[in-house]
Amino acid sequence: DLQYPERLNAAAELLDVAVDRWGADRPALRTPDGAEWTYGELQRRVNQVAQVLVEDLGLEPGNRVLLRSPNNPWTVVSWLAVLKAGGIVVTTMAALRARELGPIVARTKPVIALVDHRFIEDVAVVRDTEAPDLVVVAYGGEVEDDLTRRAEGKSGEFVAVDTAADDVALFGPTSGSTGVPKITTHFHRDVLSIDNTFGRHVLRLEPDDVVSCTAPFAFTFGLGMLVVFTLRAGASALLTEAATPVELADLVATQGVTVLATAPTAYKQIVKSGNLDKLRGLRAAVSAGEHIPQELWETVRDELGLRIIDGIGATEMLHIFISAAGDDIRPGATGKPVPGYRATILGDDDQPVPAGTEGRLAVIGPVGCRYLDDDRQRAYVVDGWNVTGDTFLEDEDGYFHYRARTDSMIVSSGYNIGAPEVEAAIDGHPDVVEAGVVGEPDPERGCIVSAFVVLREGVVADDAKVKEIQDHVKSTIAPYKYPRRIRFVEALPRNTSGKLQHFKLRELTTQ
Ligand code: 3SK
Repeated sequence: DLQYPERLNAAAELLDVAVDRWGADRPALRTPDGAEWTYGELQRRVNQVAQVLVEDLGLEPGNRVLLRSPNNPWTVVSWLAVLKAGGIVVTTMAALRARELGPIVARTKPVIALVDHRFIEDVAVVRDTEAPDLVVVAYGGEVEDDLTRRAEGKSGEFVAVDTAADDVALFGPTSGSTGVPKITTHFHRDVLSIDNTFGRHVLRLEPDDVVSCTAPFAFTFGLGMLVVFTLRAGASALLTEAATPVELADLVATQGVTVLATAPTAYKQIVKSGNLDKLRGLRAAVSAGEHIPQELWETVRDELGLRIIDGIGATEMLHIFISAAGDDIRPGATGKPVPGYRATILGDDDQPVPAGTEGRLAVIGPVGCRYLDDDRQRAYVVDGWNVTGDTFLEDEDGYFHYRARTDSMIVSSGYNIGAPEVEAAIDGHPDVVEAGVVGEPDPERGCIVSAFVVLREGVVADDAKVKEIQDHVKSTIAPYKYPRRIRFVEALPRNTSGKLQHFKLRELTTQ
């Protein structure tokens, strides 16, 4: 499965092979408003955008192209077109603001940006400050230089650029615990590897499946579910830009969705709001981004007879590497290493520990971490093993049980949020002296961002100030990172060398 020819273009493998195998008339992409693109239409548009990139915008193989948009058909087209044209795609979350996009642009050096018109503003700011030569092409709305209009003028004939299996296909930015983004790099063969492992052995999509996933493409969970696994199976993806859990349940019920992939929080909210019955049409459900509580998993099984596929993945690993489906599932455990991967648990001495002992998870397989130019590579990859930053336990039967994140990253509703970044945003408020941020356990979101704030002398610490600081954070960095809880304190705990002691703040959240 995991041997690839030396020359390989992942977009051609995903799309052109699918058209040949399944036919041009099969539905590939759908949207809730009833739009439907067949595999043939998708291929034509991808070719047209690849032509725009190469013929109009001068894209050369190896050039980087920034994408910024919610999950809609043009995002899929752009993603595939960049790869097909031999470029490297840099997918960014639409929610990021200029302050967060700036370092990503500075590190990845894109020459072109394809941007949904609603999210152009921050890209324009970043172009002016970081990348004056960046060519920004928008799509949608009434923009003058529209990508879709340019594409319509093209023939739709485009032969995939002859890339090597080991050429970089994508850069996946991920926010480090320090707030300085790390840029993961993945090859063309990696894109296929995730299907030849998790896709083929665990998920097992069928051609008639309609797949929906709430994760944005910039989170590779979404990319795998909506593009890689779906196209390889000849199935179709229902693309939703933003749906609340209740709206999601409605879409599953009304749009014929057969496979749903989302974070545990969404399943939790669907259950709590009394909408679980709407998921009755599902053939399979996937949960990733954070650990799914056993009680919730059992509720879904008992009510619907549906055994949710839990999985742990990482942007560094591109997709899921421990998981289980069907009768292989052991309730409470995440699963076993996906075929193709091996996993072990390391103790404090970096040596494997016996079954039943907690320790740091280390994984090895066809896809691994390759940060772009970053010293943190040495901490993540040790002797070829990827040390993911999660604490796990392996039981006697080889099932892996999640315990916690090892580092200070806050995982809230499936989003990774670096505490220092939020601290810096709060510090920017004029009434704030300093702030410390930690994750606080929360029944809905797994964890919430919780802040301890020292105010300037004389400033009144009341609910209005809480709201003001929250709004300030939302307008400074991506709104999902804002502190849902703020406590005002006289001083922050620091050690003798002046370092903030996050563990003491964490203790305070449980008192
Ligand atoms: O967080 C995860 O578990 C995950 C799953 C799939 C792909 C990427 C990630 C980060």
